[in-house]
Amino acid sequence: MHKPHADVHEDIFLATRTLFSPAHAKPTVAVIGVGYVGLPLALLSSEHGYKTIGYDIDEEKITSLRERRANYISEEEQEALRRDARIRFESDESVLKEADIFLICVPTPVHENRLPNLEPLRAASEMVGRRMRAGSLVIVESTVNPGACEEVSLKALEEHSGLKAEVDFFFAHCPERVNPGDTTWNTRTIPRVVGASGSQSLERAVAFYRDILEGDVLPMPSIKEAEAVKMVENAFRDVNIAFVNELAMSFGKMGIDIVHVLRGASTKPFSFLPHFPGCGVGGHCIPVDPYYLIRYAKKNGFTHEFLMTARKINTAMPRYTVQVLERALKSKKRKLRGSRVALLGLAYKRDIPDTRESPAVLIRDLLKKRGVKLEVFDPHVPEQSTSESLEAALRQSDAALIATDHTLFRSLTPEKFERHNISIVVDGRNCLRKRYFKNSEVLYRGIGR
Ligand code: SAJ
Repeated sequence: MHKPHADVHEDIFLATRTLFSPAHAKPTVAVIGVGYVGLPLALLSSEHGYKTIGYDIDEEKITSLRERRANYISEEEQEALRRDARIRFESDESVLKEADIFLICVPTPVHENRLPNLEPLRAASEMVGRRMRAGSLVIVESTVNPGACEEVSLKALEEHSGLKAEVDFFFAHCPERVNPGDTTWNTRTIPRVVGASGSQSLERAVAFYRDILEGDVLPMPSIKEAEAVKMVENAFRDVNIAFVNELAMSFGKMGIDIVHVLRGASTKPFSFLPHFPGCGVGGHCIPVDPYYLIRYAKKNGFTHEFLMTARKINTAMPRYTVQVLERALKSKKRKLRGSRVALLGLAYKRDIPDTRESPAVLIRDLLKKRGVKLEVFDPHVPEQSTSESLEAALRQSDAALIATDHTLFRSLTPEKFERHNISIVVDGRNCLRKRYFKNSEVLYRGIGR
């Protein structure tokens, strides 16, 4: 029978003092998958006195980490990596037999058909199962749909170890909440939730996180509910973005500027959380996680009409943005086909190099299909840019489409565009000041403005 919440809390505070008190030699921690989620965790674990192994199947990544190089974590975390001489980086799974605590931080991407791909999680769990000893604590951080931890990871751990959860080893789930590029919230400070296969596992997992993190750690009554927390957080964001995207398309027909309206609505000090319309929703979280929930609910007999509608609206935004450009060209008696367009931005989010599920990439492919002569420039994605500078991209073009609101693009002015004979600007992230274009030769179009 589950203890009431408060008592579970109490037990855990006691456990924190006993399990990892200075008197006990701290356990050895193995982080499986040292990407932007696992590496900061491994650094914190090592910083708090745990012998720490960072494991990854990517040998190149391990080589760079042994040289203390990683460009996908914050400056502060890169400094911690350079300072930490203790942490070990390995790609040989045999070293995992030394570990007492395993943090599984592998990717959970989606297949082309948008169904969750849990193979990396299964493979990592099978490997940990082969290597772990009795008494180990295994925690899954990867983002998964409710049920996946028990149906995929726990099943693989027990099958490949011959051990039983809550009897021979301990199992928990603590969904990752890393927010790339966020300078306020990081792995050390972000509050977390933890669900486990039983009270002993919960006690150990919460005690570990409370030992290495500064943020609050909330014990959850079950693993499924901890999995559901992450799904809800990201589906919440997706539906709110879809809401303002639909408003933008509606207001675009009414001559109402959505940015002004959202600024006005944001003066309400309660019960309003602004989101912003744009050319689409990218990244490996927001456009992906709702499909996990939709699929799992369907397997259990429920259809998420609302979540599916939000996904439909957001995935239509790249096409809508191309239509905004086409209408702007038409107003100047020009066609998409044969036009020379500077596509500014490929990353899914400001000032980061990540192009996963990026709407900008979809816009690029749509424009290419429509016969547009493209100059592509993203200062953070040089390898996929066709122009080596912003000037070069603008010089070769008649129109510009901003698909990512990188800081470099946010300072663009009508004069800059005029100097390069750019007569149309489509601002896919509403990141420029529309009023500056009022008395200029440049036709400005935003999303919903
Ligand atoms: N976007 C909009 N309008 C908005 C907000 C975002 O169109 O109002 C677009 C962005 O341009 C981007 C996509 O949505 O293409 C995702 O943006 P994001 O800010 O949600 O960034 P992510 O994908 O890095 O989301 C992460 C998530 N963190 C985790 O999953 C641990 C998410 O839960 C956070 O809410 C989000 O950061 C955040 O708040 O910044």
